[in-house]
Amino acid sequence: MYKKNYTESLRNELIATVRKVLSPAALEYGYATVPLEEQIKWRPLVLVLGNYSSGKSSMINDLLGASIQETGQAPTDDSFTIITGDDKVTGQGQIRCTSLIEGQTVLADPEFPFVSLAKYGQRFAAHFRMKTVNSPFLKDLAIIDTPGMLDSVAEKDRGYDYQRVIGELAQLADLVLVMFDPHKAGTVRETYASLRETLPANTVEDRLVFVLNRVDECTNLADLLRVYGTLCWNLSQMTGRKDIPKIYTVFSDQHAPDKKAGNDYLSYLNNQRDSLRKLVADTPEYRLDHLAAYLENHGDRLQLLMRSLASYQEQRKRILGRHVGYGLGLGLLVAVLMLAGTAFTGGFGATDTNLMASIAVGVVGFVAYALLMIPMVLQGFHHAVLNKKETIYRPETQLDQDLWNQVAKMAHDYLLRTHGKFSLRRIKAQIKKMKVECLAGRTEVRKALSELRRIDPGH
Ligand SMILES: Nc1nc2c(ncn2[C@@H]2O[C@H](COP(=O)(O)OP(=O)(O)O)[C@@H](O)[C@H]2O)c(=O)[nH]1
Ligand SMILES: [Mg+2]
Repeated sequence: MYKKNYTESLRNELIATVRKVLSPAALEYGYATVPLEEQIKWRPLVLVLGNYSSGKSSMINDLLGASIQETGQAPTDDSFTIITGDDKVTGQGQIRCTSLIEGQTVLADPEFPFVSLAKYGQRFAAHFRMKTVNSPFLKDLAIIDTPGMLDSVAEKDRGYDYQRVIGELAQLADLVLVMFDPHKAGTVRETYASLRETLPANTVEDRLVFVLNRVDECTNLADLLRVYGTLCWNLSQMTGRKDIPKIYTVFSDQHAPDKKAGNDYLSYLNNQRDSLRKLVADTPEYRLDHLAAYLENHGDRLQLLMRSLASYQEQRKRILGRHVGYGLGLGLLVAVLMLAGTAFTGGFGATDTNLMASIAVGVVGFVAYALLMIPMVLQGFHHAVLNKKETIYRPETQLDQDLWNQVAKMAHDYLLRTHGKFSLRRIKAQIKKMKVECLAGRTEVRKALSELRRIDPGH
């Protein structure tokens, strides 16, 4: 209980830090359109992906201990369903669905973190819904059941961008289960690619978990090993990694091993089913790691965005300074030439007047340069930046380059919107403050997380 309360208060603290430290700048500089904490303030989320009929819905039903989701061999359910606990009636009576909320309503309600998905349109909204269930398993958790992946021809007929929706949901999720079954061991290459693109690089590996389901359907142990081997090979092709990620090898409770004569190896796999269940139940704990990573990743990206804007302003200032110098030089040159000219043509008598006149011409020369030339040069620089002929940020490492790829367009849009007119001093002060606060937040969270791991799980 103590651990649970500690987890919850730490979560609230992290959300408050994001709200205070990141959101104001994120909104100001076009990094986000809604406050960043909107996406993380709801409960922990588990996203279940996989081929159709890989047993996603059956597994969710098993976890909840009731038949909440429809299941079947054909692609039965082509909707995204958020399944979450109904706090008012948790554990009361038989486990059942206590309400069904339409997609339109869920997508419009800022209490939930799905508002940004409304942009995928009506067709998507019609395939999106929420179910509340009185299961204690979902007290501080939500599971997202997804329509199965089909082959790429059929993907186009969905009427919304399935891969992008998956990418966005994965960003919200604390755990992403990718399910396979023995018949289709490894055809999610496209989805994996889109997950890699959308998830911050350092979170892909810890957040994605592979599950080989329905293993009771293998005819014998040799068959299971063959299927397992095929999946490993496919996964390493997909991930481009030499090491094999952990794969949970499981089957559904409802398809008891005793029905499958000869599959006695199944009893050895019970423990994997239990650890998968524990993994899902422990999601609120990874939520903290996720939030800490969220603070770090967005903090880094946002600071880079702001640094690049500051660098734009510094370059602009340098160009301005240089051209003021040129203007002064020009004015001086004109004045000296004029003075020398008048002296040469014999106007030695009225030296003061000549001097005054030369200075006046010099000033006019400078003012003309400043008014005509400098705005043109600055405009030229602005356009060169917008057309990517000049860069405002040079990444030094690959990590830097990856971060920059994510924010370059935002910097571009901000410059386009403001015409480059914003205060350098202000943005520098904001960066400095954010750096200090992010670092303090990070250190505190890491300390709290290691503290949390020391607390006896029984408490
Ligand atoms: N033999 C066996 N069948 C399963 C298992 N899990 C699910 N199924 C069956 O596979 C079919 C597809 O399951 P479903 O949960 O609807 O898959 P989804 O499309 O991924 O949601 C259903 O007929 C289930 O009864 C399992 O572990 N073993
Ligand atoms: Mg299903």
